[in-house]
Amino acid sequence: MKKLIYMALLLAGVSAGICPAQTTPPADASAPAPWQETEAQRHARLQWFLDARFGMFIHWGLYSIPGGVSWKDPQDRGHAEWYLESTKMPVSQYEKFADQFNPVKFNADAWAQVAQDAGVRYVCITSMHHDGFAMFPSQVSDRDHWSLSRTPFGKAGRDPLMELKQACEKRGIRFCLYHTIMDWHSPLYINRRDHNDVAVARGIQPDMDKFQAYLEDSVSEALNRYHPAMLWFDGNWEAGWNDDRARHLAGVVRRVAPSIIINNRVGGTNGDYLTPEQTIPAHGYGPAVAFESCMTMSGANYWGFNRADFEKKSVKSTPTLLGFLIDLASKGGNMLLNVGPSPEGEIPAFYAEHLREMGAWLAVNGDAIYGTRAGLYVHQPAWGRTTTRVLPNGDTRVYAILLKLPNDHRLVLPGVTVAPLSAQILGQSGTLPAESTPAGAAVTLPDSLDAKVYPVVAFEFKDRIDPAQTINSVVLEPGTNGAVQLFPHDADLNHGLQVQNEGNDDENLGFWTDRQGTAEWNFAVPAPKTYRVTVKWSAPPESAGSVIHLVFQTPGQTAYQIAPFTIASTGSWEKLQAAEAGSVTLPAGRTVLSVRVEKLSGIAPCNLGLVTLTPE
Ligand code: FHN
Repeated sequence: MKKLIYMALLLAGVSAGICPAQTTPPADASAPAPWQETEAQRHARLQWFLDARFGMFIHWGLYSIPGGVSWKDPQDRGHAEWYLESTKMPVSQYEKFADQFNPVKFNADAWAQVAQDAGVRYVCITSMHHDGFAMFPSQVSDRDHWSLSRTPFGKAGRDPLMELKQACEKRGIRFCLYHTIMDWHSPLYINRRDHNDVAVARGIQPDMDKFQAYLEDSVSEALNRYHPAMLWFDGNWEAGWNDDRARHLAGVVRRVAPSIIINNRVGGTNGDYLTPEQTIPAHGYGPAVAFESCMTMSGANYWGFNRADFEKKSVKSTPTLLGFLIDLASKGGNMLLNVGPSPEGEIPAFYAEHLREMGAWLAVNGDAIYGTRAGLYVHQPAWGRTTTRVLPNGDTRVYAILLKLPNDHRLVLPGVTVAPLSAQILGQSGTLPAESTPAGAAVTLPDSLDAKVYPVVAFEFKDRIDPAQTINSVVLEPGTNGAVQLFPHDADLNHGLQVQNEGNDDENLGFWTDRQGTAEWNFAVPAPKTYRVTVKWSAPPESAGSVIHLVFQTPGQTAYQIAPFTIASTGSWEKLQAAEAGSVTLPAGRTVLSVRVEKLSGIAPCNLGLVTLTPE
C-alpha cells in the first residue's frame, strides 16, 4: 500500500517588534517561537490580506530576455521562467543574459498605475526566481556575481524593485516579494543541476547548510531593503528542503519582519495561508484558513514573458478573469493574478487593457469583493456566487453576484428564510422591493441589467447571517457497511468537468481537458478511522503517466493529506477499472475530498469514476 504524503500548515504568527539591521539573526529551531501570537493577534496581522482579495503577481527576470525561445532550436518557443532548467542551457551561457538586462522602457509609475487601475490591493514581484538571480543590487548574491548589480540597468544605478515599491505605496498598494528556495545557480544548492558548469568550474561542493545560510542572508537582505508586506516563497518541493529548514527560515523572516505575512510554500507548518496554483478550490477551506489562488493572465498559462504568446496577444478574457476573482471571493480566497513583463520593461498593453476593464468593474462592484468574507453556499446557485459582510451595526449584507441572469429575472437566495431589510443593485440608486419567500429571499430584477457584466444585488438582513454557515450543502455519509461512496454525480465540478452515464455502473467525470478542473465531495464520518481509498477510472494509452491528487481536508483546519494516484491506461476512455490509491486516516466529522490534476499526459488525465473509502 502506498504511503500517503502528509502535510499540514500551522498558522504561525508574530508579536510586535523592531527590525534589526541587515544581519541574519541566530535562529534556534528548537527554541520556542518568539512570534507566537493569539488568534486575535494573528487575525489582526492578516487583516489587510484577508480584505485585499485581489493582488498582482509579476514574474520578471533574466528569463524574460530569451522570451521562451530555445537556444537549441528557434522553433521551440514554449519556455518561460523555467528557461534555464527546461532548455538545459549551461549556466555559463545563461549568465550572459545578465550582461544584456537593460529594460530601458521600465517605468515603475506606469506599472503601478496599471495595478491601481486594475483595483489590486497588493503587488508581488520576483526578487529571486529559481534561476537564483537577485533582481536587486544584492551584496549577498554579488558573492556569486549574480545580482542586478551585474547588469547594465543596475550599473546605471537603477533599482526597479525599489522604484516599484515607491510607486505602489504612493498609490496605497502594498508591496510584496516572491523569493525562491530551489536555486539552479547557487553552487551550494544540494540538487545542483548537471548543466551548472559554473559551479563545477568553481570547485565548490553542494552543501545544504551553507546554502540555507546563504538563502537566509539573501532573504534578510531583501527584507531589510524593501520591507515587503508579504513574502511569497516557492520551490520548496525538492528533497533537501524539509520542515526543520522551513522552520528555521521562517524564524529568520519573522525575527527580521515581525508583522510580515508568509505563504505556505516556505514549507512545513510555518506559513500563514494556502496557495492553490492555477486552480480554484470548489469550496474554499473554511473561515479559519486564508488562501490565495495564483493564476496567469496568459492564455497559455505562462508566468514569465513568452514572446510567442505575446505575438499572439494571448490573454484570458476579462469576464473569465473577473469570474475567477468572484469565484475566489465567494469561497473566502484572494486572487493573485500574474503578468509577465517584457525584457524591455513593459507590461503587455493587451494585459493592461484587461486589467483596466477589471478595475472598471471593481469601481462599481468592489463593495462585493474587498473586505468581504465567503458566501453562503457550498453548492452554488445557477445564477452565480455570493459574498458576505457583517456591517458595523451587526447586520449582514449578502452580495449576489450574477454570473448569468436568473430565469424570469427572479433572483432568489436559496435557503435564506430571514426577511431581507432591503436590496440594491450596486452602482444604481434606489432599492428593489425585496421579499421573503419559502424558497428564500427574493427580488425581481429590472430589464436594465441585461446588458451588464456580472451585476451585483446587495441584500441586507437584520442581524448576522453567519458567513461560515453553508446553506445548501450536501454532506455524504457512509453506507451501512461503513464505506463512503463518492459518486461523480455528487461532486462539485468546475472548469468544464461533466458527469457522463449518470446512474449507470460506468458513471464517470469526463471532459477533464482543463488541468485546473477539480471535483470535490463533502462527506462526514462518525468516528476517526483509517480508510482504503479505491479509485475507478478509464484512460487511453496517451493519458498513462498522468497523476491525480486526492486531497483530503478537514474544513476549518489547515491539515490535509494527499493520496497521489498515477493513471495507467485502461485501453480506452470507455473501459473503467478500479485500483487502490493508498489509505487515509480521517477524523470524526466533515472532510472535503478534492481531486485535482498534478501531472497531465494526453488531453485529459482520465475519466474519473466512483471513489470509495472502505474502513480498514
Ligand atoms: O516553479 C514556479 C513557477 O515558475 C511559478 O513561479 C509558479 C507561480 O506560482 N510557482 C512555481 C510552480 O508552482
